[in-house]
Amino acid sequence: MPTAADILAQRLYQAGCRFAFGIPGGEVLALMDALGRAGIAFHLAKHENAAGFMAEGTYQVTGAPGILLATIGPGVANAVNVVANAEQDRVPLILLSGCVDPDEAVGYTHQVFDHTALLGPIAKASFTLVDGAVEGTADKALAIATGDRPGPVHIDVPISLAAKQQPEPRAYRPPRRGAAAPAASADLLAARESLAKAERPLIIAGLEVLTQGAEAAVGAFAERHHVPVVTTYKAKGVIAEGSPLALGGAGLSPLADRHLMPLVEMSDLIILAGYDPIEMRQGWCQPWDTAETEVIEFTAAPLAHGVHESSLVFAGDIGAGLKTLSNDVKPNGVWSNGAPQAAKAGLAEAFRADEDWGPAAVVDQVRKALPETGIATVDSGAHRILLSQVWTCPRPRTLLQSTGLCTMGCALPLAIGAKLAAPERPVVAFSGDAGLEMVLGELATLRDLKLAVVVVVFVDRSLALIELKQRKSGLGNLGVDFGATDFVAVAEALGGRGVAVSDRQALDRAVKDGLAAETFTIIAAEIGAMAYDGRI
Ligand SMILES: Cc1ncc(C[n+]2csc(CCOP(=O)(O)OP(=O)(O)O)c2C)c(N)n1
Repeated sequence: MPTAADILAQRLYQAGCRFAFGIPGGEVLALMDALGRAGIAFHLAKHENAAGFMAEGTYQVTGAPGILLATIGPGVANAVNVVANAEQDRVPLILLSGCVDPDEAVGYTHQVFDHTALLGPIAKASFTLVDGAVEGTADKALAIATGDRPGPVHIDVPISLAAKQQPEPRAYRPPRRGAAAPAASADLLAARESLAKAERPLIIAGLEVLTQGAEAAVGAFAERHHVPVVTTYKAKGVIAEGSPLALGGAGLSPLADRHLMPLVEMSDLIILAGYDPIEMRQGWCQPWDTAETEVIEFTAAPLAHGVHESSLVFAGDIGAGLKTLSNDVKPNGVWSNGAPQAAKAGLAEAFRADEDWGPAAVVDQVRKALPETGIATVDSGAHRILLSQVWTCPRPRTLLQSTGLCTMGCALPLAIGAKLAAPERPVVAFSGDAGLEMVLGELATLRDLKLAVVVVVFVDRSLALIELKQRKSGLGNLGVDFGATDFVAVAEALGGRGVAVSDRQALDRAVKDGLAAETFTIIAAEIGAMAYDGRI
């Protein structure tokens, strides 16, 4: 007969999970063992937070939920940041942890605190596994984690229950979701009329397009009706960024907003496609007035965020919704003033990448060296804002980053998970020097997993994004600068390759060598101080 841990692990396997990451403690040994028996490979990380991002990396590549295994107490406490990230970045993350048995908890205190209370505000749900109801809990956890707005779900597994035999479970049969297009209605007819009449329509596409797999529908709609598309950073590549209709990613750059906001203001019809404003900063709060602009929203489920208003909301299948809206509507001649093309040209000029050397040259040169099948990840900081404007995505899910929580220390572990799940694809992680120093230990994880990930670090010995804000606010320089790290020596000490570069040719060679190497490579790109001034 299977144990409770076996049933849980088998359920996760049946849901497509093949990877788990974490750090075991005595309280999760039976669970870790069961994961292996079920066909889910466990990988040891150096910190639970990074392990959670490795799990996300596998999700972004495979579509199956990520699994993080953490032990009681400190293990769960270390996972808090990545659970918050999974909530804000809409990542289906299953956090499995060990806990003492309820009867033991009455008279035992070592490492014991209420995991559920800690995770309550950030997890979508938190369960304690119950004897006799294991598969029911697993099925619920999976349904919640992968539901309309994916997110983290926590399952606490009491130590003795993990190893306790259970009756054979029911078969795992999650329901298939039928495509729910908007029904024929007066609202739909009104929306079609708005589209037919629109002279300056604009699509803003967000991450729900990815979670629903509606990229092709967005592209087809935009092409048919000649509608320009702005995406969030997460949705970059929903339409190939080489297309004349693609206006790139938005959300964190006031400089980019200077070119995009006039278009938003000029639009007479804004179509929101899976647009979740959790990725956007203040510039995108109340950016339109629905008394003046028609805003038609297609969303998985209605959002109550208060960040902007919509005139009409269709909740359900975003792709089917766009197709239904398009039906019988003849494409118009739109944007006769050429404003979208002017905005695209303005953005290209604002984020020029033809400098001899500097942060934009680094991004440009690596983009040229990385094949289109490649995956890039990027950390949080000034480098990420510049990169997200300069980097072009030929397809979605090829630039992974934390855009809801915007946490530092995500790029390296995201790259580890992505490379593990897709070893045939080249993977490059970009990070600021402070962000990389937060997760240096995971280079040892890269070494142990023998993954040829290339890590490009922008070396300026500064928390550049914060230093810039501090200086602009007229505050004195404090707590933002730090000493020089020899990243080449660090790479070599941890079993990888290290190269320091300060020109395009050396960078090009280092990326190509790194992608062909047997182990990881750190490329330390010296960009000098204050390299982002006036550029993000
Ligand atoms: C975990 C975490 N701590 C602090 C911050 C605030 N923060 C945002 S960007 C940044 C600076 C990052 O510096 P670095 O990694 O060197 O990148 P740069 O800004 O220099 O490109 C900081 C401290 C954060 N986003 N996440």
